[in-house]
Amino acid sequence: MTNDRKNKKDEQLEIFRVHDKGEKLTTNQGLKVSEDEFSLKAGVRGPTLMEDFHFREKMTHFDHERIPERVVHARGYAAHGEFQVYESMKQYTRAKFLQDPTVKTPVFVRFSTVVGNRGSSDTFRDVRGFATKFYTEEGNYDLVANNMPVFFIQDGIKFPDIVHAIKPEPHNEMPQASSAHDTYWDFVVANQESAHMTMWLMSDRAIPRSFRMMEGFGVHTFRFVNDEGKAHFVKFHWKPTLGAHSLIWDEAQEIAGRDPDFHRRDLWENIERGNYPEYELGVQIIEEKDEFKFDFDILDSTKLWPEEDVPVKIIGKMTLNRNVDNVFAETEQVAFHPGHVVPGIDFTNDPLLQGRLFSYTDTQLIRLGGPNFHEIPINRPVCPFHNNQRDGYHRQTINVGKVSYHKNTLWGNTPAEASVAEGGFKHYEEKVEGRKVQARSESFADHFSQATLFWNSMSDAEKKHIINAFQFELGKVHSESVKQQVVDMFGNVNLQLATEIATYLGLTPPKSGISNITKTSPALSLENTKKTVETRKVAVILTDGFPESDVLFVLDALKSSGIQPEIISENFGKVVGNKGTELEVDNTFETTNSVLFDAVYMINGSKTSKKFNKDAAYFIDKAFSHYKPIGATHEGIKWFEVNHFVGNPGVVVGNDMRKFSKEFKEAIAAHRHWNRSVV
Ligand code: HDD
Repeated sequence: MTNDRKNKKDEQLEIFRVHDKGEKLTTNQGLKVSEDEFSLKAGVRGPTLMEDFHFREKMTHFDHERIPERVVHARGYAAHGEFQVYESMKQYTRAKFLQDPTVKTPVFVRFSTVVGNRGSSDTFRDVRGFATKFYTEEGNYDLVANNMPVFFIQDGIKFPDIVHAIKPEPHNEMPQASSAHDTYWDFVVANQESAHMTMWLMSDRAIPRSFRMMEGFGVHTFRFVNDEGKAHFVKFHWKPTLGAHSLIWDEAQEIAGRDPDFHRRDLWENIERGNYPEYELGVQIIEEKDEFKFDFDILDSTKLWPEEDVPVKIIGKMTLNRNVDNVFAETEQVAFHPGHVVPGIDFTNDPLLQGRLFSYTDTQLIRLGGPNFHEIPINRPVCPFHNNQRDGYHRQTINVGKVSYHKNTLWGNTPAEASVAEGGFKHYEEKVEGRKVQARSESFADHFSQATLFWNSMSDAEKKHIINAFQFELGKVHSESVKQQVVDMFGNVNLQLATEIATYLGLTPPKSGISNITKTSPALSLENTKKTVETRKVAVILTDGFPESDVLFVLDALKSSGIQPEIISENFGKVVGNKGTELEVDNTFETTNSVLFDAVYMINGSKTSKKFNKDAAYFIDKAFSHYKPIGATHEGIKWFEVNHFVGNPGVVVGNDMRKFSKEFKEAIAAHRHWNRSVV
């Protein structure tokens, strides 16, 4: 490993790494094994003997290999990296890892889908988890975020209900990884606080192009507390430096079959190639005195703080630069918890956050089999930890000595509590008064204004995608009553939206809605994200006899901008240019598909076959219909003309290679070209 990727966490993990290659096979007791092909039998055709301890150990271990998958976020993928703050945040927080711009804090990030099983596919319509563990000098800080800034419910007590409703229905365990079924939509109409989150779920945000091109949001309002004990409300954001981009639904569904590992492969491959994903950390800060200045309750997790009203201050950057060594040991066993905080970061009374503070430790107890999961290498803090907690399943620490209680005199009352000056965590002394009640504040009652704000902020293409998503999902719902209630409910978000859903489903459109919100928040639209070309994948369709000097020029031009071209042809092996240059074929029309690329460049060559032509036509046609940038030079141009592609937005043709390369790159930066006439 290069030195720049070495850090304190990596050094700690190194102690636990085992390299088996080249070693002798042993039992777990260290005994060398002389036979691993045949169990011990009474005679070559006789029964296996109980005495065969190696067989028993091997089989028993195998029989116990599985642990329960996470109750939500079961399918995930993770990477190591580091975080660096740009400037000291001392004014707001005493968190040590946010003070010194020269300090690199090791991080471990796990991305996930929420609903699907561990073995489901990456690209289903779903919320994505974005959980970061910062291994700070003051202990682990976990920012357990999602790629959407709001949530389905307002109170943690309803979490089992929303999860039961959105997971596959219990009587037949269908559908997998999808909200497109009766119980989810029944939950929505019966729990209208879910309106805003449902808008996000039906939007392009729910089908990201890549984990590397996805925003992250801490969702809740947290507190920053500084050295003087002064607090500010804070919301956390991750902003990917590549911008936030999405797939389209038809493509997402097809990828789910063609490459169920699409997102994990993308993350893994780019880290292996040195295209390290980067995310800037942003904070929105509100002064305590301004708590009631907004037309929503800042403790309500179904609300966001519009970035135009409360700007996002960018305070640092995280870079993911190392893949895991072992998915089970690291990705599967990592245990996140929003309650893992460090001095300077504290909670608020957000009732959803309060519920989470209980749930996460509890779930690790069953999932990781006992209270010592903090000792698993990936979960260990990089700073020392001392306390009087003892024993339990799988305990590894050997606490020396006879004292395991507080207070004591035998050890001078150690391990000793630390004062605030010594780095001790002190809960923020918020004044709280009230009766014990089971109720929700009236200030949480508006479920539609921000759902409308979200709708208003979408571009025309994004609105169309949202309408299509509702139509698809409700098209899968059987209950007529639930469907009609959804239409009526979303009339309160926007009448056009509800009417288009109703018309498609043959239902009655609502006559009026309650929303009169005209405000927009441009930051919510993906159209306003960063336009970048780095790491985009371009399929280059070639066959023998291709015009090599021109093609090599374009390939160089693409690569010099960080674009990743792949040669696609009929067979594996080499394609030979018109002057004898050979290019290695990366994939064939059988092993890949245009849905796995951001753009397609078609050249062909002088030696096309009937099959090549048919496969290439299928490939390019689909890219066109998915609004992707497509380009053609030489023989490829004829195809574009015959198929009436030319003249459409994002379709670049020409035989001036310099001009073509420039325009093609611009088309790639635009991501998709929605104004195209696709039938
Ligand atoms: Fe949660 C996992 C994010 C609400 C209870 N949650 C989990 C993970 C993420 C989130 C990213 C996966 C962590 C990993 O990769 O291991 N959860 C959120 C966000 C929420 C949220 C952003 C709302 C703002 N969650 C939420 C509530 C509860 C839970 C309200 C319960 C009261 N979440 C869990 C859990 C999980 C979990 C059951 C399952 C596996 C795990 O914790 O480790 O405890």
